[in-house]
Amino acid sequence: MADAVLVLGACGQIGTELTIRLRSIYGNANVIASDIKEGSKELMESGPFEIIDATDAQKIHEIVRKYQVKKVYLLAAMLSATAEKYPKKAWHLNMTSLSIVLDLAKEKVIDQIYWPSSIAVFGSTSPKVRTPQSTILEPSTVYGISKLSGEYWCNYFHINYGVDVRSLRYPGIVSWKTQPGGGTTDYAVDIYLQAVKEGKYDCFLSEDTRLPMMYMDDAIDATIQLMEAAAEKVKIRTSYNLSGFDCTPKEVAASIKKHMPGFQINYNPDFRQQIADSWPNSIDDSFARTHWNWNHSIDLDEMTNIMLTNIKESVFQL
Ligand code: AKB
Repeated sequence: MADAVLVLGACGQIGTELTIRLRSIYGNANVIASDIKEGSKELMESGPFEIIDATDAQKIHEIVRKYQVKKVYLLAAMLSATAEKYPKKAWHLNMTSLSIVLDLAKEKVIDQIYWPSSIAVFGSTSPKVRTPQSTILEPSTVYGISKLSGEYWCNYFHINYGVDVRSLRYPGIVSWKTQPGGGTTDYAVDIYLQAVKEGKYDCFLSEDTRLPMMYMDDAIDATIQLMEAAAEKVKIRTSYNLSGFDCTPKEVAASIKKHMPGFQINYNPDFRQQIADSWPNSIDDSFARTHWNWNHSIDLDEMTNIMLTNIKESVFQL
């Protein structure tokens, strides 16, 4: 039997698809999904599920013992836009959950941790174009501060206690199966849903706001590739820069118009504009590419094709 894997935050946008993929690799019974609420039918029916609040150390310990968990993927987090509304709550969730799993690995109860960081670790003083791995890191959001602090906790536990913790700085992730919640890059998902449902979209970022993005399948591939890489190849133990492509809302709209010429878009920037303006336009992820052979495979137009096809199918099934 393979070592059991626990996914904390399995019902969110990334957690849902990551759990399904992990189950296809390690066997359904070996991947325990968990969240504070139940998730999609596919997730709930394909393997074990436990209700866990990711800040509850006792419950996490109990489930880790129950299933003899050896790897934890910690996806539970409050994202940038919601975190600005509830800074203390965001700090509590994002940092306490990480501290619990780092301690489990320090005590050798578990062997490996995956924890996502984000492009939010960068701030307006970082270089905007092809932002390098190592540069000025002065985040202005509480989410960014929590991710930057978390990166250095991971590095500290790796250096001082030999903890095998691995991390990626995700760009905006686009997918159609599960909605993202509370992020600044979420427009890049909403735009496709609204295009299919309404034929128009009211965008909360300005038309020329360029941000790094990635289609979900690439994000899942990168995550699993990093976790499966030989330890000596994983030379960065804060978090790796990771990139697919970069685009503006206007470019996403133009890509949609190739399929739906009548699609209309309006721009009404809100408080999320300021967050987006503090983030990179594009990311230099050459360390991920050279250290463990990362290569993205899906670009904007291909993603548009996948998104529109799948959303249309699911809308027609309703
Ligand atoms: C967000 O917008 O908050 C996230 C992220 C870039 O980490 N999608």
